[in-house]
This record gives sequence, structure tokens and C-alpha cells, in this order.
Amino acid sequence: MPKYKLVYFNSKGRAEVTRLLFHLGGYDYEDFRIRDGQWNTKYKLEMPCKQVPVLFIDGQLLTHYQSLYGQTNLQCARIDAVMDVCNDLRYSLGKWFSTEDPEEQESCVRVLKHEEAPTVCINLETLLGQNNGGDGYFVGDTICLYFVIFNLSEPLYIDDILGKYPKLSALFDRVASNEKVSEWVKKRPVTKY
Ligand SMILES: N[C@@H](CCC(=O)N[C@@H](CS)C(=O)NCC(=O)O)C(=O)O
Repeated sequence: MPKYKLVYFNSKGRAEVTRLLFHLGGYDYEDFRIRDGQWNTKYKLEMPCKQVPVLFIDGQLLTHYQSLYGQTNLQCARIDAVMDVCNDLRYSLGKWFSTEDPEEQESCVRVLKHEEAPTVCINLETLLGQNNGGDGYFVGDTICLYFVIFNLSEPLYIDDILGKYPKLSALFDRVASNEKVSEWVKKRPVTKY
């Protein structure tokens, strides 16, 4: 089996999907978390795009997730669409992380809570409704790659909004109660983000 090394910060962020995929697939990997304040002076310089997450396979880079994707091209396209929608939650959040100005941070939270998160929830509930009337999953009849993004990206910023979207909220609960997912949530290091 190849040797996997996932490099990221000690937070969930953009690496959590991959960590959960490894867990679901039962793969051994090195969950390398940068904790020592050496990002700018050391690790950043070693990363091909000067950002993380980066997954090394036997020292080489993997550019795409290889499991839990769709079974058909159409399913893959739908999963891509769901993941793109989820990505829209990252704009203000990214700005929030990159500033220490309290006013700017407050403005980011406002945009996130009142504009971005509601739009994302509406769009996700619409996409969800296109499969099995919204009472199942986005594609097929089980979890796959997309779900991890929104289930594990911080419910902290959409928790109070989510209640307005019953089908989406029920999907969160379905995913969270998946045996493997809950196993990982219990097992992972506790981090603020
Ligand atoms: N498009 C990239 C974005 C990666 C990205 O924004 N990474 C952030 C952490 S979430 C990062 O490395 N920030 C540190 C830096 O840019 O110096 C991806 O999806 O992997």
C-alpha cells in the first residue's frame, strides 16, 4: 500500500474531508498537523502552491480524491455542483482568518451569517430536493464525498440558520449518525476550527 502523508494545520478546515475519507476507507496515513509556528518560515516554502492541504503519496502529490465519488459521470457532476456550493461558505470565512481587525471580522461574520450561509442553505436544499424528494442524499441512496464538506465544516456558523431548512437539517443528522462518521468525530483531535 502507498504511504500517505496529509499536511495541514491543526484544524479541520480544508483537510477534514480528506481525513474522513481516509477513515471511511480504512487507510493508514500520516495526519501531519503544522503546530509549531513554522508555517511561513519552513512548511509554506516546501508546498508546491505555497498553501495546504497537500497530500503526498509515496512522496508524490495526489490531485484528486479517489474514493466516495459518484458512480457515473452524472453523479460526479452533481457532487461537484454540491461541493462548489459548499465552497461559497469560504469567502468571508477566509477573510475572517486573515485579519485581526475586530471591525473587519465583525463585517465578515455579518456577511457569512446573513448572506452567504442562507444562500448556500437554499441552494443545497434545492439540489437535495432533486433526488428522492429531498428525503435521502444528494445522489444515489448513501453518503459520498460531498456530504463531508458541509457536515464537518463548522456547523458553528450555520447552526442557527440550518433550522429553517428541514430537509437539509435532517440530512445533517443522517450523516452525523453514520457509524463511520461518528467514529471519526469522536476520535479526531479537538480543535476550535
Ligand atoms: N485552492 C486551495 C486553497 C488552499 C488554501 O486556501 N489554504 C489555506 C488554508 S485553508 C492556506 O494554505 N493558507 C496559508 C497561506 O496561504 O499562507 C485549495 O482548495 O486547496
